[in-house]
Amino acid sequence: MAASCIFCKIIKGDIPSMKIFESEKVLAFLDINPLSSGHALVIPKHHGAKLTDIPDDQLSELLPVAARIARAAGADQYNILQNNGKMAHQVVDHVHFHYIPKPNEQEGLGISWPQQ
Ligand code: IU
Repeated sequence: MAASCIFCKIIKGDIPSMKIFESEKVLAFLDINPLSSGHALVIPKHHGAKLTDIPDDQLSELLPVAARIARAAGADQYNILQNNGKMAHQVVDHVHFHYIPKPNEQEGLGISWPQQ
């Protein structure tokens, strides 16, 4: 945990979030400023700014969660993105994978995440 890190505060529950998945090592929640309906973030509970700062045992749990979210959302097309450093457009210095569904123009996504 890093005292000044906003995502660590979300993990601790000091800042509220729309959680969609939580395990011992991973948290996923809806992005506060979504690029599309259902835009979610998957983060390790271990604090680290960049991918290279995260222990393997935490890293290996992140992509399976992103895939579970993608399956549950049911969007046929989506981005999984992960930025490292300011030049790579990283704003929050706690590792996070973005899940960004691409809505079907005809049908929309109709995503409804379970509340916790
Ligand atoms: P980036 O990869 O560091 O650029 O993305 C940071 C994301 O974190 C961005 O999409 C924000 O909307 C999102 N976010 C959030 O969901 N909750 C917050 O309290 C803050 C940022 I600060």
